[in-house]
Amino acid sequence: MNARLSSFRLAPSLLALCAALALATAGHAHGVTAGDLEIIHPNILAPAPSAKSAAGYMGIANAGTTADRLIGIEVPTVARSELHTTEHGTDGVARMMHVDGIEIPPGETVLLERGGMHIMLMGLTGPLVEGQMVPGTLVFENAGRVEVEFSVDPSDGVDHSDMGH
Ligand SMILES: [Cu+2]
Repeated sequence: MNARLSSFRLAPSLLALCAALALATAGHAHGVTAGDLEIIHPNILAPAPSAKSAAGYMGIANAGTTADRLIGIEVPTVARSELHTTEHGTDGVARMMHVDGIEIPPGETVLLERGGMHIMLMGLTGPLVEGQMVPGTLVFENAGRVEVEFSVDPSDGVDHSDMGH
């Protein structure tokens, strides 16, 4: 768990993204550009067969001069999708919290990644199988609705629904 917490620091984050991009290049490189925003490798970790929820991640780069804000996520194949952040309590327990939006500052790349901000798919109605592409929509305050496809990436072996909310 401590190894995962360290992903909050910048350098490991960038390394993780680079690793993700390298993986993406080897497999299915994908991303979407919408105005000044670039959505980099949107992905969902393949959940355990019994899991009722799954976490998703991506990088969001803002090449513009004004901030934008991710305010919604829609995935038609699940009951409910939310934006979450992860807070690490003084007791060492990580808890996820629903957030209304995620700020994307100008000139920056915001990473939604393990142990940090993520999208949460709740009420899975069918299996999510590694290699599958899952269509969804990101809703931004300025850029509006951006259609993406989440690739289902290899599981990390954690049942995300076991984490406290
Ligand atoms: Cu969550």
